[in-house]
Amino acid sequence: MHRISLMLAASASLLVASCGQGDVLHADEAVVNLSPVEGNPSAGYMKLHGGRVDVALVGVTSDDVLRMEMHETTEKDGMASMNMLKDIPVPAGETVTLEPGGKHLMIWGVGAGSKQRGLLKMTLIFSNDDRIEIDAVLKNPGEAAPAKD
Ligand SMILES: [Cu+2]
Repeated sequence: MHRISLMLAASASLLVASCGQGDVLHADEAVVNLSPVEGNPSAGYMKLHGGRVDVALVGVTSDDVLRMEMHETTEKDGMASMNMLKDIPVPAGETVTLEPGGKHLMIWGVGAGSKQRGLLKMTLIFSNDDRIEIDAVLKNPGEAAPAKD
């Protein structure tokens, strides 16, 4: 009994500590796993942290890609498939994770300059017209990273 309450207290303080930017809409932990096959899309992941009001991510752009789409992987009868998303809701105060097997970005044609820098600059556009510029870390195939999209 005593041990359980100690554990709960520890995890509660972890939650508070990880919430550095309080109730400001922001994104972090952005990575792009570059496709091992030339011409195939790369997959982008990140965490979206909601602000004071409910918003939705309605678009993602970058000067240095051919095309970028928001997708969701779903599994039905053991078959995984991807749907294009028009938006990704980010409720106030909640964290939405773009991750392998779930919501993700599909990115075609990442430019050589970004690959050299190891970073892809992208702009997240939200339904309340907030624009957030982030640098996603580019990971080459085989580097330690989420394995599939
Ligand atoms: Cu996809």
